[in-house]
Amino acid sequence: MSELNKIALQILSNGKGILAADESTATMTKRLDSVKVISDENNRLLFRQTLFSSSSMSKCIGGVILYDETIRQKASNGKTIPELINSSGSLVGIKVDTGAKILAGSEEEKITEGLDGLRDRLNDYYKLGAKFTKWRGVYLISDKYPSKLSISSNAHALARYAALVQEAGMVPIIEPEVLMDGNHSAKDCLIKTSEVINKCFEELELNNVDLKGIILKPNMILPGKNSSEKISSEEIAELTLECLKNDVPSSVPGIAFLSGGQTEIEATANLNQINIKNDTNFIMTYSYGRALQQSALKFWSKDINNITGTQEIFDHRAKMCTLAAQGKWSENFENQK
Ligand code: 5MM
Repeated sequence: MSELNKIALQILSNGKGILAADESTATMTKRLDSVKVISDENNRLLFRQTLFSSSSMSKCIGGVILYDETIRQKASNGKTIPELINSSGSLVGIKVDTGAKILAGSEEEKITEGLDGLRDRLNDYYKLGAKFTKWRGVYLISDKYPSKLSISSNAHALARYAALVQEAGMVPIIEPEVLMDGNHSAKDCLIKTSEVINKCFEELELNNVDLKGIILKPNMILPGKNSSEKISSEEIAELTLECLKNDVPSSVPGIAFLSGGQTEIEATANLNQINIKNDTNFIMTYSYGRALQQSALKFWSKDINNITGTQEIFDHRAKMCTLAAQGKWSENFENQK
């Protein structure tokens, strides 16, 4: 087994998942503004170190994706943040893209940037303790989107990123996110997501990326946020599995879904159904940002010194997601805190 494959399996096995805590300062500021907490370096650190020292870290969280600011910070017990994360047996990941910017040649779509100077930045992150990385491509969805230009430019960038990351000895998370915004049907989401994922693997193979040493972080197949279509978790699971079975090469060890704006319960219930119906060899788990942190953030904002209370809320969510990653979750568990 290759070293990269071992790292990927260590992060994803036994129902463990990933905590996506890699909000850029702009996004974290939006999150903190929404609960009326000042977004300064100390408060961002305080919230994050509260989560990283929770008891669920060792049982549920195989890896944490950090933002550049956080990987360089020290927790109040004197440990560096990578040391704190490693002390629970969890691995450190780092977001290495520099954000999605307007794609020249398209009216509204975006291209993710960050390839210039990436080789040197990766070597720095490796020295800081990172074992895996993340790059997110974002795709609008409508009758005309994503355009062929957006599909091929983002796939090209994701593949060049992945090749550089493996060269630096880390596992790349490939995150092509077809957004939930819009009134499209789940069927449209399936068609467009398939096109996006297919192109990503075409480019990954062209760039000689070892598929056993990557993690795919896709969206689930859902109707758009403004669509009137209502479908069950069972149907979401079937469509999502259909997409991944057709479009992801079987050498990929695992898939860690993003939550994309689903509520905590939706993201948990849908992942649970995916695992109940999973007839593939892929590990299917979570790499959630909002669906792991929302309730904890809301609670913490009422009293930012209530560490234990905040950790209880986070531990519960992480435990529910880990049950879902094994197809063992039930709504009844939500009230047994
Ligand atoms: C945690 O949010 C991540 C970073 O967002 P920005 O670069 O815009 O600040 C984001 O990439 C996240 O990792 C994924 O979208 C998954 O998060 P959700 O909330 O969709 O599970």
